[in-house]
Amino acid sequence: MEKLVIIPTYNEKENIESIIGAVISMQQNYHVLIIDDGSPDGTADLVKSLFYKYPAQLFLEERKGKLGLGTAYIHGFRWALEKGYQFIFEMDADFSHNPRDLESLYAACKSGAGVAVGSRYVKGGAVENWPTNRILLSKGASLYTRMITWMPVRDPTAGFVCYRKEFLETINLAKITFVGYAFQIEMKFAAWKLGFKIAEVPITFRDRQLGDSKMNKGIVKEGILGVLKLRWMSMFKNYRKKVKNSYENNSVNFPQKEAVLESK
Ligand SMILES: Nc1nc2c(ncn2[C@@H]2O[C@H](COP(=O)(O)OP(=O)(O)OP(=O)(O)O)[C@@H](O)[C@H]2O)c(=O)[nH]1
Ligand SMILES: [Mg+2]
Repeated sequence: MEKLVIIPTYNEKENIESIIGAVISMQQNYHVLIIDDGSPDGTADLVKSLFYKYPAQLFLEERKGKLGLGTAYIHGFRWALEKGYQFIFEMDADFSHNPRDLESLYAACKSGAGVAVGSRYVKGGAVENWPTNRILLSKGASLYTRMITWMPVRDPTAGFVCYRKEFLETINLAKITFVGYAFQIEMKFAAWKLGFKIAEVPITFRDRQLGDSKMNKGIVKEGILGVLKLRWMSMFKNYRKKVKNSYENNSVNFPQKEAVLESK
C-alpha cells in the first residue's frame, strides 16, 4: 500500500479508460481510486467495466451528485488513510496532467517533502494550448494568492499533487471547507502553516483535448473570497489550531461537510 492516485470525475467518459490505463501501464505500482459524482454520462459504469482488467489496482467510490472537487478529494483522502497508503496523489482525469510526472512528485515526497506540487510556474514548468483567458486567470490567481497570504508557493492552485500520509493525518480534513480552486490553495496553506516542507516540481500542463470543462464562476468567486478568509483566519484566529487534528477525525466514518458549490 504505497501509492494511490485519486482521480475525481464528473462526465469524463471520453478520458476515463485511457487515463486509468496510462497510470497502471507505467507499472510503477500505482493504485487508482476514482471518485465519481453520479456522472450522467456513465463514467462510473465504464470504471466498473475495467475491474476485471485491473482487479487489484482499480477502485471506485460513487457519490450521489455533483458535490465538488474538494469534497471528492477529502472523501478519497479518508479512504486512502483507512487503507494505509503512504503517498496519496491528486490528478485530473482529462490528461492536463501527464501521468509520467507522477514519478517526479513521488520522488520529491520520498526525499522528504510533505507535499509535492506539480508546478506550472517554476523554472522548467509550462502551460500548453490553454486559451489566453485561462492562463491569465490562473496566473492572476497565483499572484493574488501569494500577495495576500505570502505563501511561498508559485503555483498555489495546482491540482497535480502528492501528499505524504503524515500530512493528511495531521490535518483535520473536516475543517477543510473549500471546494474548487480554493480547496487546492487551502491544502497548501495548511501544509505551510503546519510546517510541512512543500516542494514544487516543474510540469507541463496541457489543456484538455476531450470532454467539457467544469470550471464556473462559483469556483472563481470562492477562490477570491477564500484566500481573504484564509489570511483573516491566520491573522486573527488560530488557523493552525483549527486545521490540526488527530487521526481519528479523518476516518471515513466521520461526518463530512458536502458543500454544493453550484448552489452558491
Ligand atoms: N467527483 C467530482 N469530480 C469533479 C467535479 N468537478 C470537476 N471534477 C473533476 O475534476 C477534474 C478537474 O476538473 P476540470 O473540469 O478539468 O477543471 P479544470 O482543469 O479547472 O478545467 P478544464 O481543464 O478547463 O476543463 C476532472 O477530472 C473533473 O472530471 C465534481 O464536482 N466532482
Ligand atoms: Mg482540467
